[in-house]
Amino acid sequence: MAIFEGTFAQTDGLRFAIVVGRFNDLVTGKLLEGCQDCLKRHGIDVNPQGTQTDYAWVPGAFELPLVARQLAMSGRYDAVICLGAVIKGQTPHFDYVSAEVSKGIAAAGFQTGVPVVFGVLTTDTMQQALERAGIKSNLGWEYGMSALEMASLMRQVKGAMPNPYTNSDYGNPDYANSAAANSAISSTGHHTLPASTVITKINQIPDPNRIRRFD
Ligand code: INI
Repeated sequence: MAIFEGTFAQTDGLRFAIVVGRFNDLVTGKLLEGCQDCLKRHGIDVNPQGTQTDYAWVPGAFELPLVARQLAMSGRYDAVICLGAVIKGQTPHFDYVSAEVSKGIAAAGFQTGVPVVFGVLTTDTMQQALERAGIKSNLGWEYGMSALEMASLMRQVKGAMPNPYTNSDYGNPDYANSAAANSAISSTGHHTLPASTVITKINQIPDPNRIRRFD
């Protein structure tokens, strides 16, 4: 049997999307800086013009899951990182936003099979948020670490399981029609579906080269 464990050393070719909420951007901007610092010091090119990191800005934390899910579905990223700050006010608004964003981010990961990091601070005060975004520590760094670890772990898990629904060739039409895909289908439990059905589904995945960049 095997032990699967993410590493932080082999980061060549990993690709990330970072989705950031503009609401409370004093805080989210600092989380972004911490996250970029982490990724950069682990060898990731965080330049938006480069090949390893794309960025998307959303109005607030509530919108993070939708965009994260869309990016994850592209098949282009090893992990998507969501950064937000939900801070309690005088009304129950906080509770609605924080409940939806946490559930939505979890769902985005489950639905796509791509790690989606929950980098959202939920605090009682702005002071508490700032303390976690650079004044004392910067949790943006931890969110970067989670993304690196999960990206590496998922590559290992997928690599060990020749399943056309989960391996890194997912969405590649050449792979979809290959003998390897056919044998993977018949060796992973998908043989209950006719192979042609599965191949058709794979071919419906959007071509990653046609995904719009968020530069
Ligand atoms: N968005 C946040 O990111 N943080 C908050 O603290 C917050 N509060 O408290 O209102 C917040 N609200 C906006 C929300 O995320 C949506 O952008 C908005 O409701 C439009 O859908």
